[in-house]
Amino acid sequence: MKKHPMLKYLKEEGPMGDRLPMILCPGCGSGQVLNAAFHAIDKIIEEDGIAKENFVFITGVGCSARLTSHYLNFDSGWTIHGRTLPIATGALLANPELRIIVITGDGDTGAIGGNHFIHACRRNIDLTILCINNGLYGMTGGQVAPTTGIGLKTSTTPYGNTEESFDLSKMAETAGATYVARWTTAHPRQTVRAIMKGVRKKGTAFIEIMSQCPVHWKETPVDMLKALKKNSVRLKGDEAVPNGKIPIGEFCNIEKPEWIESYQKVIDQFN
Ligand SMILES: Cc1ncc(C[n+]2csc(CCOP(=O)(O)OP(=O)(O)O)c2C)c(N)n1
Ligand code: SF4
Ligand SMILES: [Mg+2]
Repeated sequence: MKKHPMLKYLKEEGPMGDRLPMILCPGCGSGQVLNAAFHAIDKIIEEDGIAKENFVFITGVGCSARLTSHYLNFDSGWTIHGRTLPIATGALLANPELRIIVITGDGDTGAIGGNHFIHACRRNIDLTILCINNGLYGMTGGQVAPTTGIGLKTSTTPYGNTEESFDLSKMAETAGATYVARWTTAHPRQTVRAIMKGVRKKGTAFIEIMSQCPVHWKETPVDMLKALKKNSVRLKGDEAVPNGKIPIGEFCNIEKPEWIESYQKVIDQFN
């Protein structure tokens, strides 16, 4: 049987023996995001001649964060909930040649790690952040997150969420990231292209991928994917977001000094 071309990027053995099946529930969107990341890296290795050894994955804690040292045939760090970005920054300071891919969840980024998130974007640190936004805390039982839509029922909001939610992409752009895009798991090709652009961007690239958690949203993966496709919209100019729709596309792609390079210039004055 022909092997999946991306299997080369998975370890021969995972925590439960054979690398597949992964620990993720069947139909979870996180596996699709990992597949997109592998395709993007594969192309960059081929087209830009960057060695595989230069790619490092850093994750925090959450379902999304399981996409790391357990399975990946890359150097990687499975770190602390919410602290992915400081740890990724430390790794990059130690070796600025690295291409660091951070895989994080909406809770990891927008709740416990919110402050690290805005300051990484403000500093414009050369990281590619893939934020898997399933609209809740998947790993711990489907609790409400800062990204949960208003009125939605979760395990901790059985009568409907009463809080306004964060727009993580808007936050990244406002805080200073140089590449920001949002796609969904129903947009695999666009996601691959966005990840490639993010990795090639010298600065903070934030790519938000709206994803399905069929277990806690209690829907089938197929219905959730159809809904992601149907409910996402590409806006033109200042067009208002139609009610209930998710804006998708590339929101920001600019050039400005990257912090580790700027910091190195200060150090170089004394060498
Ligand atoms: C310091 C700390 N606080 C809380 C937790 C419990 N915890 C683990 S994962 C998680 C939420 C994960 O949600 P998200 O980042 O959206 O990832 P998902 O599981 O949805 O992919 C929480 C609160 C923890 N592990 N560490
Ligand atoms: S609980 Fe949800 S987010 Fe977590 S692995 Fe299962 S489907 Fe994916
Ligand atoms: Mg989540």
